[in-house]
Amino acid sequence: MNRFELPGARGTLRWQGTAVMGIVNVTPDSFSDGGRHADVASAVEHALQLMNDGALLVDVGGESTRPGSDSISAAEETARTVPVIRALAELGVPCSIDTRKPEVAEAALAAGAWLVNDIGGLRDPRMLSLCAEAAVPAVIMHMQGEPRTMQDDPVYGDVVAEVRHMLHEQAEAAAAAGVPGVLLDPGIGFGKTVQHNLTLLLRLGQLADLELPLLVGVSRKGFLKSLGASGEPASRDAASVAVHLDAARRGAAMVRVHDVASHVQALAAQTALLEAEV
Ligand code: HH2
Repeated sequence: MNRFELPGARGTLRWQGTAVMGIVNVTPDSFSDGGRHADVASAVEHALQLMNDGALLVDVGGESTRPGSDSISAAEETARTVPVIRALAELGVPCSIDTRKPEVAEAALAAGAWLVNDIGGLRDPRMLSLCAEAAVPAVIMHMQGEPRTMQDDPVYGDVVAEVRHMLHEQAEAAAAAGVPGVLLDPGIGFGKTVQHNLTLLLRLGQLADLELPLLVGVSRKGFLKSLGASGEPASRDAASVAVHLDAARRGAAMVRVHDVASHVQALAAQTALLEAEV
């Protein structure tokens, strides 16, 4: 089983196989669990539950990035996320800040975030220097366009080659700037058609060969409807598990999920099964 290490100023994240990142949305409007953890106490309680369920860390986000969503101000996003991050840091819970705004990332790092999850892929040079100066690792995610319009008409020549190229370039920029570690994420659903998402998932091995840990997140996304998971987002956990198990077999080092307990159990069962085979 592959071993991974993400060093950072707050501590080093270490795991083997496929780790689970638990999603904590502090938003009134997230597509998947909008409004359920919008106050600090319930967000912290939810995060502790996810850690108890076996998450390696939790990802705290204050802005919904579902297709068509409008951006909110940095001040509002900071006000939503920073108190939660501060409380988690005081409790020793490793957490990432899910943001593409440098102002929010800066405040979250000052409050004790371990990792920056940048759906903007560190393309903003201020994000690069913030992570380097704070000596924290980052998630580099691929996105074509902006959340408000990204699903209007995404076009690629070769989606795997283009995503691979962007992730590779940004990983090199991060290393050159002194960011201590990165996770690479193809950004399922971010400026991609169903076919683009499927192609990326089925050819994940071509991203895994960049030899940096890969993060995959399909949890409860609309894309799962094309795989038969119709119904409300919260009813798509079984399909999320199925796709994430496949991603794990193809080399994903981490999956970003809402239902941590089911994923931890399914990943452990898959590992035991694969080990029993040899
Ligand atoms: N997806 C969402 C948000 N952040 N970060 C990474 N690295 N990868 C992802 O695939 C990813 C992400 C989706 O955002 P949102 O619509 O706010 O919903 P939720 O946070 O419940 O997944």
